[in-house]
Amino acid sequence: MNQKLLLTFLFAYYLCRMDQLIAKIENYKKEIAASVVHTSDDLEAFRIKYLGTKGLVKSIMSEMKNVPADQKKAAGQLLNDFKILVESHFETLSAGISSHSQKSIQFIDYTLPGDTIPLGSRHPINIIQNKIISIFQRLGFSVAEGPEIEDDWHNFSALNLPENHPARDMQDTFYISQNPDWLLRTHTSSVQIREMEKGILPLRIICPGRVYRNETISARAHCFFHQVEGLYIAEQVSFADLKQTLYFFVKEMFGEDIKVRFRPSYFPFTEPSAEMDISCLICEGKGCNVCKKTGWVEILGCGMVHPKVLENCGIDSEKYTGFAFGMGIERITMLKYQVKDLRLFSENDARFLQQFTSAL
Ligand code: 2NL
Repeated sequence: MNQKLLLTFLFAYYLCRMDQLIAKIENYKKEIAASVVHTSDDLEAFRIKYLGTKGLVKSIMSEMKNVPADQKKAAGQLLNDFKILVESHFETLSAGISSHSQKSIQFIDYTLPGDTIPLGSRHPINIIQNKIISIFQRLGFSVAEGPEIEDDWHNFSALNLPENHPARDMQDTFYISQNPDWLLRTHTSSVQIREMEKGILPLRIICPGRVYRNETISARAHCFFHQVEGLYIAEQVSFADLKQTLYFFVKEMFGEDIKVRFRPSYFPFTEPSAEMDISCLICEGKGCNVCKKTGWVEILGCGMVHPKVLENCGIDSEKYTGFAFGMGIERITMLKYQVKDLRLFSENDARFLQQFTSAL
């Protein structure tokens, strides 16, 4: 073998050693990048394996002696970079352990304040609805619920709104396309009809819930909103009972100083009918935009249940009388919290929703 050939072989051999070293380091890098530590014990195992006195970094460093003199500089650089990489990875893992692992007791600073857990808040409509419910519960009313998809009878006909009755035009209704008899309830009166049909008297209920109307959405109108309706049926229930019940409600809801007035009105399901106004909370009766400069705001409709409605539900209208009332929860919530746009209640903007507390 001539000298030239020998040199070529030797060179190839040295190159091969360098390649092996590079490949080895690349493999270790992958292994290190993939290593996960959960506890301080895991971290210590990592340190011993890679950085300990008999660790991998030390052992790979010892391979320097096999590298030919002319390659030593490059190999030295390579090994040194690798060592720095392992050390820095160790630092990263150790930082992760000290802030997250419950088991790495020696890394926890017990004087640090705890993580705050973000809490949700009640929806303002829900807060006011609960308050209305609890006031009437103190007067002996219990809560009744019913379906949001109703039939024509429970939503209209039983309430003295027979087909083609002009009063039906008062409410724009969403009908279910598969069946013209089905609709989305336009008020929770339908729940009260269902309760009266059960025939258990006397009856003293409030019916909170979502209702639907085919309205163009604006600051003052929405296609769905919430209502509480109330119904009291017994022997000798009078309009005076209705007034006293509602007086109690508004004083509990808005405070002792609130002023109240009743105005005659018309609903097909009550006779006589009235609407109740309260003195404007915003301007205290002086006159503002909310009360349209009148000093009064309407909050509910009410009346004595029409005898036809009682009879429709199988109740003897000679023996029993009753009162009923209905109010929009959004309206009361807007007055209580001074919310100017109805759309805010259904947009679910956390910046709006987080402002409300149940302590009102
Ligand atoms: C309003 C008016 C009202 C009723 C609802 C009612 C229910 C039955 C029988 C008779 Cl089952 N009446 N409910 C009565 C008068 C008025 O609501 O303006 N609501 C927002």
